[in-house]
Amino acid sequence: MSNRPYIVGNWKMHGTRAMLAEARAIDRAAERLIKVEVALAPPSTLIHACRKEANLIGIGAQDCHPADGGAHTGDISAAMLKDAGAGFTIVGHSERRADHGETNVLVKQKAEAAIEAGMGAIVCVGETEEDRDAGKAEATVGEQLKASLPEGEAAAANVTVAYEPVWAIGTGRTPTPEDIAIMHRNIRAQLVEVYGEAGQEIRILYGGSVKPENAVELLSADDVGGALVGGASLTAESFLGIIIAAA
Ligand code: G2H
Repeated sequence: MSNRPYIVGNWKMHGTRAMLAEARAIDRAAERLIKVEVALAPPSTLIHACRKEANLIGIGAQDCHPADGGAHTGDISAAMLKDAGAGFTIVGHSERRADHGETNVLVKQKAEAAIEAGMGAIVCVGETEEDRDAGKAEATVGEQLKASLPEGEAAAANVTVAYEPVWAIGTGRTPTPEDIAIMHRNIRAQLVEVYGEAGQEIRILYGGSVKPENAVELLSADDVGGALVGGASLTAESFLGIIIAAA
């Protein structure tokens, strides 16, 4: 596993070409931040332009269709995203699971399609508040992971896991570093069960209300390999605050 923290900005459904200036500014600063691996996942409409504007950071997508191509109006295949300049894609974000009814099975197919197309896949998992209150947080994440992780020869080398408790997303609330450490320990054990020793090398990111002010604390939790950042990745200033905290 790379020792460098991996900080990924998820722009979600934000951004027109006016936001390319933010990508450019992040890229320029990332040049000086060799201790951190930085990437952005802009909306699909900006992938190509971001790739051209930003040479140093990774550029990825937020989702992909599991099929190579075909009659799927409005969808985009992994190969198309790669062709546009994406080096990875997020799959199974809780907003897609909620807004589009995405199942673990579909998330797994998407992750496998991304890897087959030559990209990395960031598989998102996380419990709801009800799950946590019912003492089922670990069981829920375990089930999601079991059914969403990609299979295949190239899977372990190209998958990243993002633990994003649903109740912490965009709410300003975060788990304690101890809670994160417990979850990441379980995720790690499961990765080793599925992929063997290669599972030790897979990065596990934390996501959910990461900001410059809490990044040091959240990233210091055991076995946190980086962060998936939503709202605070929308301006270069706040995203760089997190990157600097990770360095
Ligand atoms: C969780 C995260 C980014 P935010 O969705 O994936 O968003 O940082 O806004 O909570």
